[in-house]
Amino acid sequence: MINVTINDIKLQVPEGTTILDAAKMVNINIPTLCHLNLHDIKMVNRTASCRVCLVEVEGRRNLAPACATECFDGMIIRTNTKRAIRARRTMVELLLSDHPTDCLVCEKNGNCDLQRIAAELGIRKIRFEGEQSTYQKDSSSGALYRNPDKCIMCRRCETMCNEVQTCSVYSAIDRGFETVVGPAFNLPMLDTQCTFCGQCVSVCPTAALTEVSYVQDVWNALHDPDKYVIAQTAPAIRVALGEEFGLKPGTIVTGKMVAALRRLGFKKVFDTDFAADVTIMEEAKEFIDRLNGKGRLPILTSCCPSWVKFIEHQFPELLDIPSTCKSPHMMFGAIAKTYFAEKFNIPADKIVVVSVMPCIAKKYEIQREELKSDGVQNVDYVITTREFAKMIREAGIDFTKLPDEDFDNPLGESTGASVIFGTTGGVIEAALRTAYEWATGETLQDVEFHGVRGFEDGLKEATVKLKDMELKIGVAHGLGNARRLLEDIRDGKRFYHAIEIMACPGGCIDGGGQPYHHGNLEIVKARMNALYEEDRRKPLRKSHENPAVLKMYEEYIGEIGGHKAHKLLHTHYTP
Ligand code: HC0
Ligand code: SF4
Repeated sequence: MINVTINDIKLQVPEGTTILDAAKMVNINIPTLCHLNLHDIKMVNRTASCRVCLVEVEGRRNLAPACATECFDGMIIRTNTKRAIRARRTMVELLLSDHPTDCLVCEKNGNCDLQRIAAELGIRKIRFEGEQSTYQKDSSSGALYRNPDKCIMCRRCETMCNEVQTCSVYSAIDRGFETVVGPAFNLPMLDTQCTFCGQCVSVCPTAALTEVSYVQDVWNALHDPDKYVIAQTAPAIRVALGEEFGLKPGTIVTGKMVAALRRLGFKKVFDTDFAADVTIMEEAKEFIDRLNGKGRLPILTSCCPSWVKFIEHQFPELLDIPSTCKSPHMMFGAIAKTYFAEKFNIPADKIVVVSVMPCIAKKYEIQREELKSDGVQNVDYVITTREFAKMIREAGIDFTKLPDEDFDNPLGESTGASVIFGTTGGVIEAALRTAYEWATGETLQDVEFHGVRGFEDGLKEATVKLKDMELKIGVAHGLGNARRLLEDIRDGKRFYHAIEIMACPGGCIDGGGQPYHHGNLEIVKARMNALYEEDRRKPLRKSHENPAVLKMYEEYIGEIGGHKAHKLLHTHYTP
């Protein structure tokens, strides 16, 4: 331990501690725009590029960037001298001199770190007006929106994409005043290896990276008397949406979420969880078939569209191992426009399916050719949790005062197994609950598989006893972890019977469309705990016990894994 003094407060810190971290220990917040330490997922952006965290160190002539300067024994630091504050303000003023000033209409208005810090520093005018760099905007993917005019070169997106997700989409391009962070040759994002996981969006401090918004399209559909607009909500929405309205992270708002969708004008409010139960029916069947020699092992869960795009780009030689199941929300779309339409006598071409998702990649997924039926999208629009919250505010709905309402039936009924899809380890746990009972013919007494749970380990392994067989299960979250796992499988270094991969660290609870957590991963953990809580509260906790799902098979689909099931619920992959 070494002794330091910050603003006359004496403290001891471990060697190697930065001034920024030491200051935090004594509740002194030094502002920074580029620094980000997401310790749990091993992401540290320490580029020291914004220089907003400048402080004075006694005995040194130059101001020091607190994020990149390690403490030494006897160090005396002052964070709030006239010189430090003036320098900090000048750095922000310089950033503002090359930044659009359209805050009032900016997507990130109220959520932008640059805006917040400029306000905190009391900046009231743009002191250095002059030329501004402008670039091509990009919404080629229909999922991720890039507005490089708003890039402040903090490089957080680059670190996230390159080091955590290992997709290496971004680097600094061009030179001098024109320098900006973007894909090589400034290609449209659709032509890069981007998976649209949206993790770069989650860490962008400004609106340089956001989602492509479909809010207006959804309003238009809702106001069109010829349309029958229905909503489905992903498992992870109900444990995060409350944050947008000031509720504590981890508050379960399922009933209010349903009520809000009804008040927005959706004719039916359904649950993606219903389709997650259907996914388990199909996937568990496929798993057991493969265990019996029909197909290759391991089987990989296929519900994360970002992860699907990743394996298509990065491991084309492994494309016979993902399950052929569509993702639950795509299954839902197919079911809504066939089974639901026929059962309730609604013309399929009038039905507009809106998915409320924690995910940006789902916006890309719905456009994939192999997921269309006769050229028609199964899901029409995807809006993120954030976009949904905007619609609620726009409609003047006081969210926290809403009553709790139930989903509509039949596509609103779900089990605890489907709820946990939204967290890392949840899909495989749900599949195990069903596969175990189908394979052994025995009732599973304890449905909780704790070996596949948890946030901290990016790669998890568990062994599950299935009669006389030891099933080896692998779970990866975050694409860098997925890459390590797949490389080992490809090279024959590891063997598993079944694997779950989710592109976002933590799974959908930390999807790229969730409320911004500004680097506080405790929020993500609270969402995870809430999903497990919701699972415990459910009277039914195994997908194959969902009565509405069983009825649909009986009335419409027929055999699990049969011809109709394949037509509606399965897909293929494209290298
Ligand atoms: Fe997920 Fe899903 S669990 S991907 O993480 O499988 O987005 O929440 O909706 O489709 O169900 C996201 C979340 C979903 C799907 C489900 C899966
Ligand atoms: Fe990289 Fe994901 Fe961002 Fe694409 S969306 S650039 S893969 S972090």
